[in-house]
Amino acid sequence: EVIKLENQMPREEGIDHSISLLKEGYHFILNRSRKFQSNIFETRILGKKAICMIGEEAAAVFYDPAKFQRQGAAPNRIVQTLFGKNSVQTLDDDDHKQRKEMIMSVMTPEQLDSLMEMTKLQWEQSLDKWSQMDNIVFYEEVKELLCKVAFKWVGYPLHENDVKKMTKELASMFETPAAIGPSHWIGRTYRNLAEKKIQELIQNMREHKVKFPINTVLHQFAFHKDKEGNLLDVETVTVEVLNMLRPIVAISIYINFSLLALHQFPKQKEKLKAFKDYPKMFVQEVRRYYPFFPFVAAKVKQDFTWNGYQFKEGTLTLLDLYGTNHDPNKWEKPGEFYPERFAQWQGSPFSFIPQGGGDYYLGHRCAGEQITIELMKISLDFLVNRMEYELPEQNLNFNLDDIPSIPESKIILEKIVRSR
Ligand code: HEM
Ligand code: MYR
Repeated sequence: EVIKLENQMPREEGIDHSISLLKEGYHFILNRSRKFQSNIFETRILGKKAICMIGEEAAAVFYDPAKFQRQGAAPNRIVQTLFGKNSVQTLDDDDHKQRKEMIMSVMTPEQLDSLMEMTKLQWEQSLDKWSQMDNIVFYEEVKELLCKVAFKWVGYPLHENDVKKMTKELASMFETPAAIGPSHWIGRTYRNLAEKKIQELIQNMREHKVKFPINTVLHQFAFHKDKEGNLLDVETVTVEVLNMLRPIVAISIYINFSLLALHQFPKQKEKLKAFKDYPKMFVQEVRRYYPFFPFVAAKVKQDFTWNGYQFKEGTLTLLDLYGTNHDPNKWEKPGEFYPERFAQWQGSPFSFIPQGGGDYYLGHRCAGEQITIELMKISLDFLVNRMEYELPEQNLNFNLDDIPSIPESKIILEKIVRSR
């Protein structure tokens, strides 16, 4: 009988590697995993021991709520920009379940349909505008397009004069969490500005100062009652409303990458036009292939052993989403853009995790994954079937050191016309 002794995880020496994490971005975990030839290793982040993991099996463990918790896990710079205080991302157990139910309750087929209709309409209007212009910066334009859609969907259509400012504030929340220096601090300021505006709005709704439409996200969240029959505090409602507005604008990153994929891989366009099921597979491959959300963070809830490795209560643990989507143990030729691979994909909740893994209700998997896929498909249809455009000479490189990574030129388009 062999008694399995506990293994020592490969360990990176040094006092702290937080700055390397910010600097190496999507490469940080992958580089070390290759060096140690291990899908799990130990390093030091924020002055403490931290575990980094990659892959389907690691994800299944990471998403076990008996083993990991979110409370106290997210670094302050993330809470101050991306998440907001007391957001659903930071909750566990029953608190999380309650909050997530409120959030998922707005994802009805009717509300999703209405969001899709709003998106198509806004694409039509933006396309009209772009056809009058010499050139556009596609990333900037799509952020504004989605910002208008997002506000309309949550139940507060933006005045034209406020679109640019709100777009800036929402985008900075996902553009600056991992930035070093002043741009990160601008991100914090923009979250505060946006929170102030939404708080005022919620307050007015609750005091019935202005009439607001019911059956909208704003109304549903503002008047949501917990088990004891109490309303959420205004700050919390605001943070969750921003959890709908901000990520809808963030889909711009993927729409930008969709256009880049059409440009980098010119044969894709014919396949998209020819095969009915291809757009869905293409959108999945864009979410797998290109980098966006780098990794998720949790803390070990209580001591446990996995694969002979010891996990000590309280240890910060990062699950590499980008790395898992590129894991050569799971994905054949992960570095190739090949949408057809999704015809074979079995739908495991832990192998393909650009927006987190596991279950929507029981865990932290992204509440807006379906929205993301649908708005990407609508946008792809415009790019492939409804418009023509040219890309002038420009630098389209994107750097895996940057979180988020965006093509250098943000994609300049010219000669935009409607297809006929
Ligand atoms: C959570 C990615 C779009 C709402 C997450 C998580 C990731 C993610 C990685 C965390 C999973 C975890 O903690 O384990 C993305 C990406 C998007 C996107 C890459 C593309 C733009 C959206 C959209 C919405 C949304 C459109 C809503 C309209 C949320 C919410 C959570 C979340 C509310 C927190 C869920 C929870 O903690 O239970 N997302 N997301 N996301 N996402 Fe998204
Ligand atoms: C969203 O707005 O929620 C959707 C996408 C956001 C991507 C943000 C990229 C920066 C994340 C920094 C690392 C997070 C570690 C917990």
